[in-house]
Amino acid sequence: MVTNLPAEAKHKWMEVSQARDPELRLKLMAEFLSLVPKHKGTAKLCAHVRRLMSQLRDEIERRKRARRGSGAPSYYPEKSGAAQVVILGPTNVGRSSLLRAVTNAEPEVAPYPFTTRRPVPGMLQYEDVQIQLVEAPPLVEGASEGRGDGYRILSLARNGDGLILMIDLTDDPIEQYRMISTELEKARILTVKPRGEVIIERRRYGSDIQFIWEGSLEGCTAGDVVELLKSYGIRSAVIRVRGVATLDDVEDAIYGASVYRPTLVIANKADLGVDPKTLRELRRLVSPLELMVTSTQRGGGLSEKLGSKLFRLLNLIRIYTKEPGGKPSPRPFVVKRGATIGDLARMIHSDLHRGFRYARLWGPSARFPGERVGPDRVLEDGDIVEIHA
Ligand SMILES: Nc1nc2c(ncn2[C@@H]2O[C@H](COP(=O)(O)OP(=O)(O)OP(=O)(O)O)[C@@H](O)[C@H]2O)c(=O)[nH]1
Ligand SMILES: [Mg+2]
Repeated sequence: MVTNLPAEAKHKWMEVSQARDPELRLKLMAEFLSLVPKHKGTAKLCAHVRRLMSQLRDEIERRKRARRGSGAPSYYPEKSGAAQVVILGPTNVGRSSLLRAVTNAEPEVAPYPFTTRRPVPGMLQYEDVQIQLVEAPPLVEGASEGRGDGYRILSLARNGDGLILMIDLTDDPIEQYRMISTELEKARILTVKPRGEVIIERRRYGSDIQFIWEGSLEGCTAGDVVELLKSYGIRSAVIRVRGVATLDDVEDAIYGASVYRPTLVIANKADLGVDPKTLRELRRLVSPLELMVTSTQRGGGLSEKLGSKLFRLLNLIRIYTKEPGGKPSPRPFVVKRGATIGDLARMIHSDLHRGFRYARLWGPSARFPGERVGPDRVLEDGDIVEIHA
């Protein structure tokens, strides 16, 4: 359902989206909130804006500290490795124990709740790929409304490339899972790929709305979309429509509200016994997400197993580059499935992309070893590429 905001509120949002300075944005967002009528239809939007405001306050605080020169680290760990995966869950489920078991990090593990207070990063080595895991502080009911530092924790989840939702098999796992998924839903973090997606690229000049159709609209026409955008003061933009999208998806895109994050569910403490009925119910509830049953107390190749699941979930592939006459580099470039030779060249260096002539290709996607290919060739996991520029 589209929120149907008063015109002043919509115009205020346009001011927000044009402001660059964080303090000004914060002020405008507060004004926007005061213009939004409070009812069920606008609750999620208000929560989203409050979360954005909390993130801005963090950012302002961080800038102040940087200016003063006190080097207190940011709340959000800097991304490194091929992807950042955030471990989210209620307290005491074993997030720190998992991080200790599969990465180099050594967060405190304790039998009492609320041990972890700030995000803790660690690096998981899977074959020749590094995946960064970040333990989030515990998630509580009401996090999406700011309880228990919830705004920051959910921002952390939003900023990651993927999620692990962790629950404790010995402590009402069904209820725990329901709580996490409710909070994520309220925070508009999707764990299942949405049916449709709308991407709005605003332009400074011109006065038309241009569509790029990679899918179709449902329940509305292109004219309705143009009307809605106009009511927000958006007159010049490129609108990319993917899958089957609704007018709701368009309004979501205006606020940058919904994000999709690939997600794995981990049910921990299996060593204490698993009730088959609960497990069956849990699998049904979690579906179509994958459920991994673990114990951090029993070693048994946990990092290998988790690494391979995450690698697949995140849709990553490894590409090895080589110089003419040389050996392939031992460390791969890790890219998203679907990437082309041209994307790889751009990742390595913009000059390499500009001066690209051709590439030679070995490995799974080569028709024969050393095949000569152009920039549009789509790569596969394990390919070896030699770029000639
Ligand atoms: N039996 C068993 N106990 C576990 C397992 N994983 C963790 N624990 C125990 O559960 C308790 C909590 O573990 P932590 O790793 O600190 O849990 P956490 O989710 O990080 O907890 P907070 O940071 O406090 O929210 C500790 O006493 C751990 O020893 C497991 O797989 N099996
Ligand atoms: Mg912990």
